Amino acid sequence: MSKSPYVPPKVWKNESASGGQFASINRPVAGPTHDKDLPVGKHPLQLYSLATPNGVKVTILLEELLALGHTGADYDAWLIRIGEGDQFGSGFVEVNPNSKIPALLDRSVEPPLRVFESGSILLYLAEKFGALLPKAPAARTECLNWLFWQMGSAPYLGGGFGHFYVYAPEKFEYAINRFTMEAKRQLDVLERRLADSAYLGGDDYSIADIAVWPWYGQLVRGNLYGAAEFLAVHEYPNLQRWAETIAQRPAVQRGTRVNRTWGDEDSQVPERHSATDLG
Ligand SMILES: N[C@@H](CCC(=O)N[C@@H](CS)C(=O)NCC(=O)O)C(=O)O
Repeated sequence: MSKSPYVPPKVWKNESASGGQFASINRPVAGPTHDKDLPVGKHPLQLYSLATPNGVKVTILLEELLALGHTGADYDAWLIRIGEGDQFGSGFVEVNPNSKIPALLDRSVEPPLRVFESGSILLYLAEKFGALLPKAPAARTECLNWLFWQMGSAPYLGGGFGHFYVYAPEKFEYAINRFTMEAKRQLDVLERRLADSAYLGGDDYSIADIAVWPWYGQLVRGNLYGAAEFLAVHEYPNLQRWAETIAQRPAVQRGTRVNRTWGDEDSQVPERHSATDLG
């Protein structure tokens, strides 16, 4: 293994940051960079997002809620182009001081309520509509176990494995090995759970599946980081079975298209303001 000549300085300086795909939006401070109000549409729920794995969790849930007949879940989905710094506009920062998508504003309550962090948004909506979250204490707890597992685990998959395998300006063997080890361990955690259980929370599809699928389900289906072969995803047959079952759901197929600005033209619905936008 090669030894890096880099020795950290006494105090880190911003100028020493080394680039990489997201260098233009990375900064060491929080807060807005410019004044910009957010647009507001006619529906009770205003979503400000992008169809990344974190973003589609919310559009999938909203589409599932609408499919269940919860008309109060109708929503406007506005595009936040994170590559262009929209998340640092003053209006967005008011809804999410962490400057990350997804962010939700519920205007059906007075005063309007901001909800940020995808896990908080999923839990808020599931509780608001009484859907996709078991009510019995044991089943509810198991569902929340997996929901919070995703929040703690995916940063190692995205910020760790995905960053160094795909986005970093160089291929660093140490970093790729470290995060591949962890990514495969996480895949095995899911494989073992799904060998015993149809869904993560138990017998029923829930917000736990909606949180985990866009990351780990899409990874084993070959739709994330182009890493299916590298990670030998055939070693996780129960995870693959679960991932395919969820991929067949019409609400999942709709939700993954909302706020998407890349891929096949048919898969792109940059903004959603009505069911007809999804065809
Ligand atoms: N823990 C957050 C993560 C959100 C997140 O990392 N969002 C990314 C896109 S997937 C983002 O907005 N990045 C923009 C930035 O970092 O400036 C959640 O689950 O909502």
